[in-house]
Amino acid sequence: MSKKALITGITGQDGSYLTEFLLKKKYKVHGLVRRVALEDKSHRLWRLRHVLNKITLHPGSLESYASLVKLIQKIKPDEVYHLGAQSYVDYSFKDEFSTLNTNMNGTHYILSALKEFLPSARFYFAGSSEMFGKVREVPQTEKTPFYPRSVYGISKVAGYDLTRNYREAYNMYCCSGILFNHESPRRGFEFVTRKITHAVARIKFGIQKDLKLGNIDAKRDWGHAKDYVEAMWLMLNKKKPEDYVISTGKQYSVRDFVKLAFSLVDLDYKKYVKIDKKLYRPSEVKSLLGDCRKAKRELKWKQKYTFKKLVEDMVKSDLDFVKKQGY
Ligand code: NAP
Ligand code: F7E
Repeated sequence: MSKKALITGITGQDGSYLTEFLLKKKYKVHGLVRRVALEDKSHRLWRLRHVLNKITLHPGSLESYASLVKLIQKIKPDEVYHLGAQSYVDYSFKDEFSTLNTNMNGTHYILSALKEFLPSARFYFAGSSEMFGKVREVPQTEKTPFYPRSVYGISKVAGYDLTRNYREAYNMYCCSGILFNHESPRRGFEFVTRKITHAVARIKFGIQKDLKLGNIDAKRDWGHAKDYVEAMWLMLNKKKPEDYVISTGKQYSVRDFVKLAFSLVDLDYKKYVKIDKKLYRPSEVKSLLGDCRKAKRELKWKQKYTFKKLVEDMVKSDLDFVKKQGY
């Protein structure tokens, strides 16, 4: 019999790639979505458009324990991928309360509902390199202490600790992936990589003049979301639950990303990029670099995309997007 997966955050970048991945593995895929998503499918479900007839979406809320209990009792999933979150770090400085509420309480509610009604389900928590924040060592491993620099990072440390505690206290199969930044043509427009590749396409087609950015000296370890969702599945399909860093082990600055993206359409970024101090964060995460040797060794996980292939994929896709949509 095919396995059942429940994905929270199924409408997001990772949720959509994970859905495709699990469908290929013959899973029955269920997703928790906000009610409004079902009312405005063409906008809110754009990443899932091509698979909508193969999955089941359920309206529900991460803010309501009762709605999560109902859903878990109804679906009885074998695996739960908890990806739903307020995931934009910058916004977490503007709305600390809803970020904490969704990210921390949402995680707690699901874990608690599983403990009461379906303790046999396997649970994946979407941890983040933002938990390392002001890094205590380079590169960062599963053992590196956390020092989050935003409420987003703090909410993810809380989710990570809750997940670990449910594993240790109740012997449940719960684990966290500590995923470093991963991007794709399906990345939200507010994140820096997509902001850049979308702007590159618009500038190339003459509908945008310049690109305002904040701290372009920030450094990240950037991978492709398609590669990273496979790691989530590998983590839930082991003998014993454990936490894993997922990264590329290579670091580039935002400036490197910008330079390469503009060069792919034969433009010099220096002519178009303007630094706007308003886009700086109150407390920045300056530099992240992951050490994913444990995942390579124990999960046999490996990424297919290099940094160059990732940027090429995103620029090409945004050139097509702007050409078709006109914006
Ligand atoms: P994303 O594209 O921003 O997707 C976030 C998802 O969460 C969307 O489906 C969104 O639904 C849902 N969501 C947000 N608030 C919600 C709420 N109050 N109730 C129910 N659903 C809610 O994020 P992503 O890049 O796919 O990331 C997936 C997960 O991995 C997130 O937890 C993120 O924090 C974490 N993460 C991401 C990265 C990365 O580099 N991408 C790295 C490490 C960890 P709507 O469509 O309705 O808004
Ligand atoms: O910023 C700098 C900014 O918003 C990257 C999320 O998926 O990955 C993501 O968080 C860097 C930062 O991603 C702009 O200051 C400069 O240093 O694309 P971002 P993020 O904050 O790294 C982690 C792992 C997650 O878990 C999160 O969910 O780029 N930057 N100028 C800018 N960033 C943005 N967004 N916009 C700018 O104009």
